[in-house]
Amino acid sequence: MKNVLVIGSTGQIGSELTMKIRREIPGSTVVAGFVPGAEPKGELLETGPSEIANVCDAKQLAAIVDKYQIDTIYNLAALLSATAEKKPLLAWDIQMNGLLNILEIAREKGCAVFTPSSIGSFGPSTPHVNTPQDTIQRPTSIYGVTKVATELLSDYYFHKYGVDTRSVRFPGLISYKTLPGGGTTDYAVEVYYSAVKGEEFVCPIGAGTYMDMMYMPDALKAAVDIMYADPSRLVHRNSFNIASMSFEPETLFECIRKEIPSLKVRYEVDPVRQAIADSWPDCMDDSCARSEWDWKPSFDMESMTKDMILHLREKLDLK
Ligand code: AKB
Repeated sequence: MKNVLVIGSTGQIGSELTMKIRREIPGSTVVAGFVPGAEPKGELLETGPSEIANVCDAKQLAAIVDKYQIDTIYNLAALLSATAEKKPLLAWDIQMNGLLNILEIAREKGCAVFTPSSIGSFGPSTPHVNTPQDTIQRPTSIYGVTKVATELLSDYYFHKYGVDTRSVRFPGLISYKTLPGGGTTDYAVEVYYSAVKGEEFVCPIGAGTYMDMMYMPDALKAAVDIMYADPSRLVHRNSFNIASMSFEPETLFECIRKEIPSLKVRYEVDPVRQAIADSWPDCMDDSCARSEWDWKPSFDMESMTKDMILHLREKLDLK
């Protein structure tokens, strides 16, 4: 990874991943790709080049790859699960037509490609507890349909054309820097904001609904480590289950109350998000990632909660 293009660089993952690679990989040039209306600001803008990179514009992407001699593309452009249900055609366009543009450019120009998959690639008929790496994937959301197709198309380009495609299935990602938007797991970020501000949190996901979650530093580490993994050890490519914690809303609220006892929560279950959550795994088995490229998370719910609260109080200037 020397010259990297991060598509979707101003999103929840992209904003932090771009900065991590710029900081930690010496000699790297990381181009922050964005779409008009989501321009990079602050350190993202100031610490390296940025370019308009719309996944649906193949010519524009190819020109960026040529201009910066890009060798690795992080394709993070996507509508999250609940938004995708509202705009399924747009989700298809970004997630499928966009992916095809990127894979074709990668094939022609020899780039490696990371396109994340998700717990959303599973469905109601998937075993929900210790979901295996290789199992039934019949998702019922359009987001899930595009994620399974992403996995298959990425593997196809690897086997047929030798494109170095690799990926992980992200759980719900929790971070204090950039908010997610339109996801089913967003509640697990939003509750921290309510807690530090002293506001009541209205939870759209019902008590007892388990989902895999992960703190952003672990997710970023996975996104980088998988691209550096020794290819001769990889039995799988698209995509690896990765896991660090699984909880239901009440368990998270109790954990936050150890730091902020006054947290108040009311449930107003959103049927769209709840149906999606019910179709997803409770917890994934990530033993293949552990054995094929030494995946190991650092944060559990307690350490994440302490870190989230500390940084959110700083960010929001709430001591
Ligand atoms: C979502 O909730 O849509 C995402 C995901 C788990 O892929 N956070």
